[in-house]
Amino acid sequence: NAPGPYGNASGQRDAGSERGNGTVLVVAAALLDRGRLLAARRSAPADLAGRWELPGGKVEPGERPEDALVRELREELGVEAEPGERLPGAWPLKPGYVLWVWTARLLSGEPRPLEDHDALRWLARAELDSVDWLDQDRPAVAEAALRLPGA
Ligand code: DCM
Repeated sequence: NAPGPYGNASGQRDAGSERGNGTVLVVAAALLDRGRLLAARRSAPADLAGRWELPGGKVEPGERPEDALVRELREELGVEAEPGERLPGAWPLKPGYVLWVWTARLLSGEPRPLEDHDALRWLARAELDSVDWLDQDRPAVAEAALRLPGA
């Protein structure tokens, strides 16, 4: 995402991305390829750096959530991807932020950590516990696991 205020200095949420109901929508992808799920290690901010997440980011004003997802995957990973189904659930992040997650498949490109991340891993179902997921992403990862072989 663009120079992202992860909350500004006064700790307030990103008013510019508000949806009109006081909530900022964050979208993320359970990118599935060849029976594996992509995990991305955050490089910032300090309190999240080193933890693993499903790649994504904030929906911009007037932007469709699925378009935001495609944009974020292009910016952060350098790939073209297609959203599939939205995983059931809406997970609270920090106050004023909620996370929605879609499955997605690669159309072209090989993901690289271009922005916001410093490592990527493709995890099979049995490997999902081998990285330290952000707490708020864990329910979505569990949902995504049901879409991987071996479920
Ligand atoms: N976020 C999260 N889990 C994700 C993606 C994002 O908890 N899978 C959080 C991190 C930030 C906020 O959402 O607080 C906005 O994300 P970003 O900074 O990547 O735009």
